Amino acid sequence: MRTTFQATAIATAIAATLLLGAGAASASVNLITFEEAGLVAMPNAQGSGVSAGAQLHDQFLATLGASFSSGANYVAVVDHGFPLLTPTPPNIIGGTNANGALDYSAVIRVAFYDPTNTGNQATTDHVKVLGDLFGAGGGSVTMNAFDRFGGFLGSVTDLDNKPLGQGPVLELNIAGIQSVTFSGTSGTVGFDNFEFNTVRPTGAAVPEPAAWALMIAGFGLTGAALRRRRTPVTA
Ligand SMILES: [Ca+2]
Ligand SMILES: [Ca+2]
Repeated sequence: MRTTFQATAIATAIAATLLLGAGAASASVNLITFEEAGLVAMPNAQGSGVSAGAQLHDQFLATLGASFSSGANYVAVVDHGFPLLTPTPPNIIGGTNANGALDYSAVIRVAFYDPTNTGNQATTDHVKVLGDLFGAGGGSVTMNAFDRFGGFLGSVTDLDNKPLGQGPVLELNIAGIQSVTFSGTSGTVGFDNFEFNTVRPTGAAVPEPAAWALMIAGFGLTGAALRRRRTPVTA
């Protein structure tokens, strides 16, 4: 009798756990090339004012859960000026300063949120971006990753000694990435081909009430069974 009781309780707990797991979205890769409809690239001159259409902030928030910012509350979508250049299609992104002008030395930040409830944070476990120093000379580009509390998770830096349109692809695969920052040592650094796995809301572990009830019931039964088992046997 007791054995059956314990087995039932454990099976219920396992079923509840599987139910929770089934609710999580499977990861798929999103790619933003900055060629998307609605984005308007601006000329590439450092210090230029960023026209409204070239301001990228939350255009991908409600669909992919990604929000872009820099010194102004947006980054600039920039035509790097060489339309036939491959592999990079012409549009890249550059930083902005507090006055809202294109500033390649400004750090770019991308933060992740729940696309269905954009007030809530989300995380990803894979981020990749092409860093391209497109001025003369070489330098390095860096991507840093942070968790939802702003804690540092990891960093990757690589040299760009390649010409305009080419550069190192920076990649981080770490669970719990809520934001990343990009920067470079050159005065003219652009970023392109931003890739990330589908975000998971940080509240995603909170299951539906019915699932909670099932899980709590399951663990409760398991606990009760274990407590009974630990009861000293008197002679
Ligand atoms: Ca592009
Ligand atoms: Ca380059």
